[in-house]
Amino acid sequence: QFQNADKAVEYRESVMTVIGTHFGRIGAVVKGDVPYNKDEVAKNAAIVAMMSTLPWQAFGPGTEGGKAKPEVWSDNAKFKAAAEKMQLAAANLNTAAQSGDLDNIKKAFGATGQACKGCHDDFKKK
Ligand code: ASC
Repeated sequence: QFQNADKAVEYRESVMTVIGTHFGRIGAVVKGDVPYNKDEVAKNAAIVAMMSTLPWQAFGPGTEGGKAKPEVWSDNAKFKAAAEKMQLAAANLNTAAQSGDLDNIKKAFGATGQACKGCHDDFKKK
């Protein structure tokens, strides 16, 4: 699917960069640095939810490298569970964002950030 391990690393890092960019834009609203605009948050959350499905295909066998810890491959069931949790959290954030309830958005944003952080703590090198 990827020509080589470097291409897989490049792909997953690119996807994570886009996720982080759009998640961060929601974060600015949640923190109160940017005024809440329903359409903007809804657009950003839809991008995060869609992109959340993509990185995992680029952690296949033989694609060790980048900032991924060896545990991605040696404890793959746990990694997959963390990936599922993140996708579910992103889908919930998108649901809240489309409905336009800022309190729910804040809660779902927090849960999604915890899912990002939990997986990074266990599976991403500093
Ligand atoms: C971000 C980002 C992450 C997560 C994480 C949440 O915006 O780039 O990796 O949020 O820091 O705790």
